[in-house]
Amino acid sequence: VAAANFGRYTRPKFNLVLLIILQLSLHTVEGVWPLPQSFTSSTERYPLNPKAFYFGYGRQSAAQQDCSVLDAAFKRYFSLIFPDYTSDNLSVSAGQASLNAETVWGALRGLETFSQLVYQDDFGTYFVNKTEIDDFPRFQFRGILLDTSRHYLPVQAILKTLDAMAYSKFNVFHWHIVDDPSFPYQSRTFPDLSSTGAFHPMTHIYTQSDVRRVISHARLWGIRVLPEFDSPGHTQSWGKGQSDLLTPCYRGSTPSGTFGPVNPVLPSTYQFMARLFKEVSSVFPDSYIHLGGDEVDFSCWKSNPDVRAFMQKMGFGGDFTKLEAFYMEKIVNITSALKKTSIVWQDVFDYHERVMLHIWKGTPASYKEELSRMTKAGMRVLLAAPWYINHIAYGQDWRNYYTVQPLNFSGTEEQKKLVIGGEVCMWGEYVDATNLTPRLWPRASAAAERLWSDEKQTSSVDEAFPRLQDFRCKLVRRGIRAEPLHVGHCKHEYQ
Ligand code: CP6
Repeated sequence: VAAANFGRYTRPKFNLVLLIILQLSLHTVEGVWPLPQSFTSSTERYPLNPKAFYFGYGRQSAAQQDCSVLDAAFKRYFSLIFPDYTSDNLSVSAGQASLNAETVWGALRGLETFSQLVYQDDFGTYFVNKTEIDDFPRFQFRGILLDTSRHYLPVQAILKTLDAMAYSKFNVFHWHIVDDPSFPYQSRTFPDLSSTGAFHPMTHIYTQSDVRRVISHARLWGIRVLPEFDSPGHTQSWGKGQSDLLTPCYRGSTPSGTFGPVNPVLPSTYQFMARLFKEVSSVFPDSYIHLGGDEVDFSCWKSNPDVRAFMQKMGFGGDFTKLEAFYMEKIVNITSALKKTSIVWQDVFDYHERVMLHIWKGTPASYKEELSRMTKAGMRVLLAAPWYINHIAYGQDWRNYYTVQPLNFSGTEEQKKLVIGGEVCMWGEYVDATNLTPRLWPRASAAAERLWSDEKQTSSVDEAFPRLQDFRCKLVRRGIRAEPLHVGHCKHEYQ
């Protein structure tokens, strides 16, 4: 079964049909978040007996027992559906629900939907209403960025976030793993990067086995792991373990002792990057890789006589964006040779066709302009600008995330198809494992519905409000410390 790709002009790969004809209201499909694309439901309800309930493979199914992804999902969803199942339950069940999906990943989404349809009455009996759902995602890329450099996030916190991502049908974990403050990735090729660049060489690192755990856990939830090794800016921590990698800054004619972005003029820089990305592309199996390229401060490059001489030699004049583009081109060539598709932040907008751009800057008006301009140049784009969820404000800011219209920019139909999806960014300057979960959820879920569901059917924020409150209670019931949207209570409060 192929993973849904983010290819040009491809429609969402999976179409799933969830048919529930069980001896079986917000117990209806309105209780499913994000809202399915099309559905019919009724008030006819069927009791479910956990003792007699099991998941099985259809006769015609290409996936059969020992499909590791689905076997694991059946176990997980059994306990999510019957959270307090311990002993006898007298109701008897008959009948069946069927789930058809083109891929195992689609089947995972359908299981999530089914799990959200099941509810308990005041006596604890489980029910599901008669429902028919036909569902698929509006956008192929529905991501969350976590930043593990500003603060270290323990592996457990990452795994728990992956669980919660699947509950909102997110499918990409963008791992902004290293940055200026720390380099927690333990490289096989360059172990000094983390032994000197991490906050702590033993306790605040991601070992190879940690990374494998994250990737395999993500896979079981149908989530791709997109690693980011951001350069040439945001690399202060890299300099500790790799001498001569960063540009020495000058005060007048003498080195000041401080360092700037990666040094783009030395051949040794590219030899290092080729070896690092060779490792990274074998450790992270996804076909996409994020190369960063954002917020490069040119002042140090400007101060350095070797850099200035190189600019002269290359005919770049005084235009340091050309030097930055030269550097990024080299890095993109390295990762292309490794058969990876590169994603870069929008700052470097020069490699038509070859890279996917990640829009992060701007006001509502300006990101629309950027979408228009970049898709006009034929570039595929991901939208992050309206979903900077690390920002917090008093009140219901989820409404701003919900009302984003990703395709409401001026452009042709062909241009709109170049919007591959979007991403919620949780930058880590003020976030660690203590506040990650309540800051992410349920606010990220507002973006999730925008990325999954039909825009017309989900145009009302006021109608979304009780549904999102209900979904937030489901998260709490599943042990996710999702913050409240406004006044109210959950039947099962956080323990
Ligand atoms: N870190 C990195 C950051 C940001 C970016 N890159 C960032 C910039 C502005 C805001 C939030 C985050 N912290 N590496 C920009 C993509 Cl408002």
